[in-house]
Amino acid sequence: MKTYINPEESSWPKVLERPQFNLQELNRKVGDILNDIQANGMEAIRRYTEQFDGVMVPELLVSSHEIDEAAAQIDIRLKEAIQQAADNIRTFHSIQHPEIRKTETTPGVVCWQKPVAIEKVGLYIPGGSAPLFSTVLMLAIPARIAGCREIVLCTPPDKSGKIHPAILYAAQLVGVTKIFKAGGVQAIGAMAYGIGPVPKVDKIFGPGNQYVMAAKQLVSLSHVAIDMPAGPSEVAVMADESAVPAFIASDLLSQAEHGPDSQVVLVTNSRKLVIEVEQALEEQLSQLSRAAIARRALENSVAIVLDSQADMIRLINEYAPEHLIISMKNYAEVAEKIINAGSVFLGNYTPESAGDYASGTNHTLPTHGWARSFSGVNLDSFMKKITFQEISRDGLLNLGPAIEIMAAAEELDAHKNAVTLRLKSIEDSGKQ
Ligand code: HSO
Ligand code: ZN
Repeated sequence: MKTYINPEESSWPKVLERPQFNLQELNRKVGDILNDIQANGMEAIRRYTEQFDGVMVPELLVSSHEIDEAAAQIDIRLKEAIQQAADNIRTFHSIQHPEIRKTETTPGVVCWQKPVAIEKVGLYIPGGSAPLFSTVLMLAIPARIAGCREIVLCTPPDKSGKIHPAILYAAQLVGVTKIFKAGGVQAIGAMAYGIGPVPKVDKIFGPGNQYVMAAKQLVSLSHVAIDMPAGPSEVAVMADESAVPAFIASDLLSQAEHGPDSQVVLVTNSRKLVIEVEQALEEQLSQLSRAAIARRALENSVAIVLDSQADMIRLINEYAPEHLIISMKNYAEVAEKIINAGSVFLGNYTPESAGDYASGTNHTLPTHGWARSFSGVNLDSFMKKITFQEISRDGLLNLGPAIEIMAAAEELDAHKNAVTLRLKSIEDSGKQ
């Protein structure tokens, strides 16, 4: 990790720079594949699956037999752990149900908002070296609680045409309605356009590599909503001398092992801590199966020493990390001042892994600075809200004149008439 000591505030954007992709080139490549899928349907999906996943899949839909077979392969202890995580995720997301509150904005004018589930949602689960079955829980559980009617899941098959059994097990446990063997841009295209057995969905969720992300953004221009823009995963740790260096190193490495483009940031007021964390990183790296990936991620990562706590807070708010761990004596006070972050972990005993798997909060979070304006996935992400209003005769008498004046000022006569005609009929009926 590159270390900066009290960098000038004007240099913070440079110090905190995230890895960039060549978006133009990426969008062109991915756009070509999407056009091909739209034009050639299943034939293109099969062709790209063969090209990118190295396998011919005769049937995209996973059969109930394959799901049963997967469940039989999962160790009982893993099943229990998944159950505990699923229960916590369900508990945390269930309390997010919004209350319907009617309000009388003007006497006789009643307005309210009703949350309604998005009917069909598509979940993308990446394959590759780490089968993220925990993401199945994070997306399908709130989708079920919201009441989505169709919950489609796409995930790439391995070279033998199979899906990791834990992904299948988690999917059936939490009520995914259909699982398809499709990965990458193919999967996003299939769910956006509705291709072969894959239904067209209304909103696509889930992480993925840069191609998947680009595909989600492109289809969201015209076909389907998406959860949020996203980039590689990241964590920032704020620490003082009360932090435990080995714990911090383990947190930094748990993010770094996700991928070579992951980014980790340590912000501290203690120079001594930086040295101790560096030592702990080396010790722990030698034990990790994904050390090579983590080492590459650490090359993009920084340690920043800032003597002032106020500066530490300002720098973190400028960076807007996906995950923020606060290992400081006064963590509660510091946490109050955080205004840009996806998910915050407080104190020495709250590792990011807790939120990644099992505490109950969602791990699908805004990366790449999007935490400035986006929330992580939550129950709301699976719903839209419809507003209703009901105006009585008296209500229209009270509100109508304001509408007429505003419509006239915008020179929209028909808008004005819609009120004037009604007010007139009320007046006429009063005369009889
Ligand atoms: N840290 C990842 C989520 C994850 N970690 C899944 C382990 N499995 C992005 O928030
Ligand atoms: Zn993780």
